[in-house]
Amino acid sequence: MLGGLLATLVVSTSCSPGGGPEAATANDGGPVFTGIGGSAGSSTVPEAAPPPLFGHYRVEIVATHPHDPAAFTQGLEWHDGLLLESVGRYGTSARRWVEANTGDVVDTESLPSNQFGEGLTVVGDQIVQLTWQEEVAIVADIDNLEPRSQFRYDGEGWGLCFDDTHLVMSDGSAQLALRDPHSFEIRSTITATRDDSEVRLLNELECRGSQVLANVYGSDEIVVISTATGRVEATIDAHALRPPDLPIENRDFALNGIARRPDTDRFFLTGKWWPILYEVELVPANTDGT
Ligand SMILES: [Ca+2]
Repeated sequence: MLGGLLATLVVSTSCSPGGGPEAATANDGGPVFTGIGGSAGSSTVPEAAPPPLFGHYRVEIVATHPHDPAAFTQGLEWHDGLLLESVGRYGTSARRWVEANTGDVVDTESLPSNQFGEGLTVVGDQIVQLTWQEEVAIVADIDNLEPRSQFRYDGEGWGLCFDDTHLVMSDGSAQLALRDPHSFEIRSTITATRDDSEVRLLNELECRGSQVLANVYGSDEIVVISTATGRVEATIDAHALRPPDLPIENRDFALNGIARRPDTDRFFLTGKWWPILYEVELVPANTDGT
């Protein structure tokens, strides 16, 4: 699944002038967004920016942990020693705190049965969780997971991460929207391309310094995109992680879930209905994954 590294990028710095998802707006159907309290990203001391990733990488497993095989994982993030996980599908969607080593669910909050949970991330003392086609981003309390307010947006929600400046959001296309963390308004959009071709199906995201890691839906490839220039600057071959006995051709069992531990620069990776959570290190590799 690894391709070349040459990439080009289309960058739009305008604020959604008639194209792409619109900025958050009030909506007759639900509460009006009341804003995220506190100072975004101020709850922890910002880490020094990690060096960017360039080239090809493979994953080296350093530990395996149990993962709820009933969790249709749609988003994953590490925060203060716990994993924050978004579970999808109608009727089972939730956001939850999970103890990584045991897989124990420390706390969970269900979504309404008509909402399908997608990517999520921590912003200050709150959580922002996307929904797939409901065009609502839930703003929840980081301590008890309860919903506090919401943003509205147009289009689908897939992946989300916060780079201490912008919320980075995917919608299944090759575009990433960089949104204001307080208003959810689109500040710019980038279109990732590689070898003059768009890299579509960007799904679950993980912000890492000046780059964002993205699952490519239906594959075992993770692309590493510069959020400043948009270029795909590195690729990660994660095919070695697929647990045995899962249907390879069934996209419902896709790799989906990237959470980085800033203290070790290791990653937790899992997938939809996977019984295993992998803790991995990235190792430079050849283009054939060796
Ligand atoms: Ca993530």
